[in-house]
Amino acid sequence: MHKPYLSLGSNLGNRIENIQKAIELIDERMGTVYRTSTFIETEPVGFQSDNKFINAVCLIHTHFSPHRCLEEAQAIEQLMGRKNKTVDGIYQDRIIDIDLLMYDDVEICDETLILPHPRMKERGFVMTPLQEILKSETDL
Ligand code: PH2
Ligand code: MG
Ligand code: MG
Repeated sequence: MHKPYLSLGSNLGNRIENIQKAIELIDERMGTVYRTSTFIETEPVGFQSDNKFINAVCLIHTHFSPHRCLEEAQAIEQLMGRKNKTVDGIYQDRIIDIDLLMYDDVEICDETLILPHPRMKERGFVMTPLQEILKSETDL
């Protein structure tokens, strides 16, 4: 059993429902969602938009490999109607974004996947909900 952490973000449509739907689909298609953080509202980081985000992090239990988790996360994004990822290297508003943050103690760096996620430590919208789950895991 492996224990990846996933980051979820939405800044279009019913953002809370989008995150909840993504969590349901993750639970159906990837493994068991074992912990879900509080949902937080955050300002867009790294691009200009009037649309604030809802962000959350979840911890799942899965038998999937890191690359299989990535493929499944991308399949869920497509299923939920996610359009373009970046345009000319600029982030875009999105219905849903699902990013793989960490996967056990695995370190990977290839064309499709870098683990742990290279930008997570500088992102409050990732670290705040992530630390909430990490804390709940060590408080036991
Ligand atoms: N995701 C990004 C870029 N900027 N800003 C916030 N607040 N939340 C995000 O999820 C987010 C972002 C790239 O995926
Ligand atoms: Mg992202
Ligand atoms: Mg992404």
